[in-house]
Amino acid sequence: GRAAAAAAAFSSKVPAVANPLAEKPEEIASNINYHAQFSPHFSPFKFELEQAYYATAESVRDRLIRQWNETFLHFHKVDPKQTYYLSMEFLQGRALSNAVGNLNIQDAYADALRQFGLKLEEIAEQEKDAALGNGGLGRLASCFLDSMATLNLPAWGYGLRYRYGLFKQIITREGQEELAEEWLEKFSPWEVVRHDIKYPVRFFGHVEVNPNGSRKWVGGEVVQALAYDVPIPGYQTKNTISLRLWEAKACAEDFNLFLFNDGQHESASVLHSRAQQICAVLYPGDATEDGKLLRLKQQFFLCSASLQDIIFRFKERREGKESWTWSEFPSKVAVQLNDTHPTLAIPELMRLLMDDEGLGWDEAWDVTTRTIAYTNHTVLPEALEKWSQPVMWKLLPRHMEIIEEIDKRFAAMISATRLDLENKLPTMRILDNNPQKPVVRMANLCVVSSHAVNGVAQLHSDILKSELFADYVSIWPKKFQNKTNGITPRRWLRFCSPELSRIITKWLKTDQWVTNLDLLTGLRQFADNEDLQAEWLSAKMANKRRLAQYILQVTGVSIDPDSLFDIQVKRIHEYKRQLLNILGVIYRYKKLKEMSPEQLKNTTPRTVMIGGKAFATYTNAKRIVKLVNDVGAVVNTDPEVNSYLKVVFVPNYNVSVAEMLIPGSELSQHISTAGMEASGTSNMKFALNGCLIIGTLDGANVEIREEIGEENFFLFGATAEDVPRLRKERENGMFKPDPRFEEAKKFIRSGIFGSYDYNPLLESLEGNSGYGRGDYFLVGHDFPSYMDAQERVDAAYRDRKRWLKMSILSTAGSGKFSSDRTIAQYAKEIWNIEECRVP
Ligand code: T68
Repeated sequence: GRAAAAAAAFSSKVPAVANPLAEKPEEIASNINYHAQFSPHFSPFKFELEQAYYATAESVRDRLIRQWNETFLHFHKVDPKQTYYLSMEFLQGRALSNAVGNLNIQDAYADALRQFGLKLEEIAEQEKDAALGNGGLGRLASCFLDSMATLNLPAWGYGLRYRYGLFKQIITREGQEELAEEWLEKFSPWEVVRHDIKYPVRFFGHVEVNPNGSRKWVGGEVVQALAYDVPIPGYQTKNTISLRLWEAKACAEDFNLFLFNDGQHESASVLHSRAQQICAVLYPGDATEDGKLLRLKQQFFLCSASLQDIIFRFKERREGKESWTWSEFPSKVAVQLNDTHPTLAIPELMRLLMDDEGLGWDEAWDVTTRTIAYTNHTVLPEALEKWSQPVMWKLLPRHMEIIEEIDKRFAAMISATRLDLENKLPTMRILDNNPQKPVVRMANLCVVSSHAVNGVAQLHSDILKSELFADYVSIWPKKFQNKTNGITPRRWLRFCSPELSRIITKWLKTDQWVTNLDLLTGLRQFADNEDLQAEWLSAKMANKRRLAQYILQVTGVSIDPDSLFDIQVKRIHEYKRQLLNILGVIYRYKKLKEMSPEQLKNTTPRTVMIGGKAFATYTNAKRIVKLVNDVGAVVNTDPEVNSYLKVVFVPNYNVSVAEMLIPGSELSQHISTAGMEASGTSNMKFALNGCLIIGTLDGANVEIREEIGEENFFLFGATAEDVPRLRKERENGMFKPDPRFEEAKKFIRSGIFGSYDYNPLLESLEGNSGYGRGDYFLVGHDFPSYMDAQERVDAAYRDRKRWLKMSILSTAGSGKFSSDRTIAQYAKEIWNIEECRVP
């Protein structure tokens, strides 16, 4: 009608848009040029790197939007069972290089940009990382989205659109400092705001009881959840799924014009600023207890908005159908909780079903439990969420009623059917009614209310069954599963190391390994082949040189690409034992100082790189960062030894930095106290890139070692089974420290690394018990076997052929750790969903 005519008239006045799906570089160039002019974000007539990035990203986005809409329509038409992955974190990293890679248009775009005298890699580097996550848990969610799209699964991610992502780390004389990371400062070309998708989310208020006995949550404050969608393209498929991120907005009528006109500007907009706080910052996770109420609000906001959206879609797809029932819901919807952070999805689904849709308790409970599944990512007691009951009653009164009822019914069920478990009941219950500190145990709520509970590596899942959730296992033996984590081979090999990828494709005579990673085993037969080894080495060297350039640029330290590149990058945490690493380095430094020039020549030169962010109030973690930097400052400027040892703290570790470090690594350290790292995922990325691992029998290390062969893994340290006994022995004063360990500590105390007070850190390793003492993480116990393993590393590296063979075998044995395998298992064993490919 008229609108269409107006649109046609308008479009005749603007220059013809180049075909957005153009394949030819000239057409793509004109497309980019179009965006530079007509999607302006800057003053006209500028086309520098930044402008070029935005125009290129928008041109790529045009293509994504086409596939994305098709995917959405297709899912709508087929109406398959769909999975919703609820996560407080998504660590997406950069999108441009990933998108052109997945769409297989990188060469065309590189050619197009060359016409402007620009390099695609340089343009891609302009992009800021989307760092809406802290570490492994958030990155896992992002790898999962990539696999869900690539496997053509009907799946969707839900998260929050934090204005400030994870902080930016800078290193000063004081150690780590945190700066706000405003990744949205300019704007993100990778999100589309959906002004039509909005849901009210309530906080506080009270419960009203109707005459018929039904209950309704009313009053309090209401904010709007507004949807921002991020397209997630699959690899070489049309399927492009969504990551839906919610933003909190006040309702328009919440702005008090009367107060404002009266000059009371602040009070006029108090609801607006309160709404804005909800999505202002990412909770700086990793097991701390901060900003309680706001964190709880964030969690509920995610759960409520997502479930309203899921229910809306379910009903929309049922529209016009003769008859349907709510019992069909679990055959159309699977909800996966990424850790306990979105646990409130359980009572929220119950509330929506009972109070809004009129279901009875039993029916609502049946639907809820068949819909929801829960993944656990930690056994650390301090990271198990427990919310204060009074706080919850205030913020979410109706949900607390529901949680109380779930708890009551669970207890009744145990009393009625399992007398043998009565004495376990107090710790199994959801509510801990300790009058001093009554709390809700979120993990217990998840276990009781989910149809599946999984750990993230075999060892971790075994520990869940034998310890954390042991009491529940006999009630629901089949509920507990393992889903060993995985990583996407696209970002973590194909795109971050094109050199190595090319060689792999050449030797396997196929590039199918990118979506069928098990094919890498085909490299095993060539592990001794001198030609492959030579090519392998040259790819590694190229990656090492690129990394050395980067290190020089960000730290000013020049490192030798011929030295062994030894890397440990992950959040700084005592259980991850960066302290063990640096103590080892300190011991190595001391020994080098004592060597004759002749002896020095026989050592293996090493460059040790350590990176990671410490939570802002985690003092010991920050002390570790400081120590690494101080050791580096001394060692790197010591002319006697600095051609044999360099120590670099890599600042601001994030996804993009990882993409630079991992391909250039030769040895990586995964050295947590056994039983404490649920899985680890960077261990998989390093192994996939032909990097050897020095590590403990912890998390996924166990399975990696199984896959690549024990002779290709530098193992050391106590086992998870030993740990409790070793801690006991220590408490009883039975621990005898190794002289090398004492020597390293003494060297620090000598003041050689400066005047900073390292005593609190060293004291944590000493004494037999007590808070912050008694070496809870067994650094002292594992130190000697760690040093022995390091000697084996040095010896192996001196034998180039042997090392290269081990490196090839690492890659060859990494097939299992594709997130495609992990997601296929979730799809089959938990979600019961199937492929839904866009034709
Ligand atoms: C990690 N957990 C595990 N948590 O530590 C790691 N915590 O072993 C595992 O490989 C990974 O999850 C994926 O399964 C985290 O990263 C957090 O970041 C976190 C965030 C908020 C609160 C507590």
